[in-house]
Amino acid sequence: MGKRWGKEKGGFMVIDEVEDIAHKIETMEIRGAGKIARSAARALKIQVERSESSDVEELVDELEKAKKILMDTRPTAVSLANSVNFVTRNIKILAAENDLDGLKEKIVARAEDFIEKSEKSREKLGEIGSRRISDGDTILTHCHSTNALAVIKTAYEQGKDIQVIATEARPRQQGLITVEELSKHGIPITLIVDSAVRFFMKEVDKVVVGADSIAANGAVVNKIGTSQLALAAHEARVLTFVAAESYKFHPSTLVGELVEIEERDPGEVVDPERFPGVEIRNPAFDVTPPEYIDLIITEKGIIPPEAAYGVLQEQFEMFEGSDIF
Ligand code: RUB
Repeated sequence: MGKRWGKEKGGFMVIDEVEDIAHKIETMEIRGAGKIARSAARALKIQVERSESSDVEELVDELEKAKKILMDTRPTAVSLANSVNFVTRNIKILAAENDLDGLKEKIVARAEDFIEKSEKSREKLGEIGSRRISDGDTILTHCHSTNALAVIKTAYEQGKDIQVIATEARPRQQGLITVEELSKHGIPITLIVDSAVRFFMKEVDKVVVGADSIAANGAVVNKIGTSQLALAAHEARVLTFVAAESYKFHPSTLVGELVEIEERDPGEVVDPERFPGVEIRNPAFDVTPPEYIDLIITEKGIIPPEAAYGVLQEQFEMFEGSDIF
């Protein structure tokens, strides 16, 4: 990724490492909604710490540009937007009230605060969610979600005798990361292809997945295929749990906006040159309606999907002064 702004072009400097983090998010070297959010906060911190700006206005401009580069990487995980909006909220007011060092200090503190709270939230929701896992459960999970795995690992560490079935998650096969991580942890795990979900559902006690975005009506946006899992689970009367920190709730769905679903390069599915003239589609996420979700596990507690609106309302303060509303 080439540098998009430079002093030599009369613009402001976005630090190379920030561009590098954005590139890694775009190419999925950094992936998973939580990790993306923490990396974006870390990028803004780096931008401020290494900035050569000579005044407050210049720093604000740099931050706006760094923010745009980060936000343009992947559209679906609202954790990314929530992270950068949290760090840069009320920036103009902050800039008017502080000198350059004061502003830098405040932005760095916010970024560190976000990262720390994000890590703690995962631990906390792992603990809360683990209480819903019973001894002897077989759990089906999809893709690789650090939050779903926090629930599973915590339950296992409590001595519960559990087993996991993990889907492959075509086309990028993040399911293999799940398999690697859980087997290192000593948790019995079976790998299946995505299309085998309904075949195995009779062996499953609970479905546990993560989320990239949760809408105000409780619909959950997560890795493509999640809605199939939830539908098959619903049919078989198997419970579906979603494990997600409260910053995965999507503020603009409160005002009726839809979550943008990322469509990635068809080359991830198959070499398009093999099928000239054939359209190949590669949506990376899908929407599971609230009717197919039994519980959402957050760091603040467990809620039914219908209570998503309330979680978002509580967040107003967090995003006040950001450009969401
Ligand atoms: C990852 C994915 C994960 C959520 C939640 O998609 O859909 O289930 O991001 O992850 P991708 P976490 O691999 O395309 O980023 O619980 O770790 O935040």
